[in-house]
Amino acid sequence: PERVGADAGRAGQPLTDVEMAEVESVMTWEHRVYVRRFGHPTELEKEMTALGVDPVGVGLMKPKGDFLTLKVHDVSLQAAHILKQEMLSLGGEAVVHKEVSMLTIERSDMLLMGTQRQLERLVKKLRMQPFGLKRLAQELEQVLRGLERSRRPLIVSGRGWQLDCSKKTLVMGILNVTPDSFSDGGRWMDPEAAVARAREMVEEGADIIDVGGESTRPGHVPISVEEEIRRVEPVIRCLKAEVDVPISIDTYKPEVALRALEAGADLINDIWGFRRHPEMAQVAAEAGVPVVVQHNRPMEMAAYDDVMGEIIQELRNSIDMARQAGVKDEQLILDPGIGFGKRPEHNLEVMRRLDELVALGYPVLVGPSRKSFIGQALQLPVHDRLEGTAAAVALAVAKGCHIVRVHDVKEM
Ligand code: HH2
Repeated sequence: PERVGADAGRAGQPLTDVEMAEVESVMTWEHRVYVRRFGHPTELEKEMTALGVDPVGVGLMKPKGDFLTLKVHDVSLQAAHILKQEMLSLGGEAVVHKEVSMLTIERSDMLLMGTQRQLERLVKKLRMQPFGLKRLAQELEQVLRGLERSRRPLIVSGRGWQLDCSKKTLVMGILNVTPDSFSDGGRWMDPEAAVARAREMVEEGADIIDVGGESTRPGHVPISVEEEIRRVEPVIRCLKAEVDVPISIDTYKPEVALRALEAGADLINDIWGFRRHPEMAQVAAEAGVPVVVQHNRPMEMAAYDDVMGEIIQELRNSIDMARQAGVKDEQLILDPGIGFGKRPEHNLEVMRRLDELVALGYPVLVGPSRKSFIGQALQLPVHDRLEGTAAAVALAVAKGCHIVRVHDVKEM
């Protein structure tokens, strides 16, 4: 390149675009330099190992190869200044509102940008600082720990069974024993038909069967506990004898969960993440079964400043409720709740940012199957959303999610 530049008679000056194109046309790429991006949480470690780094070296260097941006909400002016100085001194950066430097604003949201190693050093330094920074240090430490956990194999285990979430994406097959579910209402009401469908889904590759007795679509008709038990209990009993995969009960009602567990259900799927009925956490803890905690809000509250930030914050409340009741951390599965208390644009953003949920370090389940955000994006009715569902499932897999909840098991 220098020779060509010198040949052009302007040594020392930058090349023009035309000259650069000329250089590129004669240049051979000896070192094959290119931008390497690590999408999946385990990819950087794999690349280092493939390069021939020994495990100790991987441990030492990985935190320096992971460039992170952490969003921090609502920081005081004093704390924002200290964070900015500390991040700069570590070789990273901290982004604040423009009025922070003018001292004309009291609080600011922030972005902390640096390597994992720089952020670990930040945590140590903040532990000695005032203005609420000790508390922030604890939160940052939890976040970095979650990130570490998310890169290790996650295994969900129940009473006598285990699901390894690290080998492949697991498929949860939907079995709605309801007359009114939004896409398959009325098809599997008869226990015999339900069991046949479950058997078919297992043959098609389902790793879990999720049995639901009440539709939760917007505007659904609520049913009584007795009616819900009447629908799901016989089906779960038959399934225990007929299929060899864990059975999940899709309910937010403690009485239904208890009866389903007695009938043989292996895990609980609570679309309200204990927030509708806090006793659900006790039911899961006492039975010693894993539980899916899903994010949800009443539709009237479907307004967000930062949709994924708020989902994460609200799921953390569910995690706290679980811990206090005695549910083990290894038995929690998180779900952003596609379509629950979210408008189509929120659902699309959640899909795009699923890796932020994965970074919390718990298995993540996503249920986009045939939902209306797909219908709205493609202008298609409910029975024409197979390709849209497949695209959403592919995105979830690429973002590192562990379980997908779907109607079309074979296709997905
Ligand atoms: N979606 C539905 C029901 N349960 N559970 C979890 N964990 N995640 C989900 O996304 C989810 C869920 C709604 O879908 P479906 O069961 O097909 O419809 P309906 O509620 O009308 O029965």
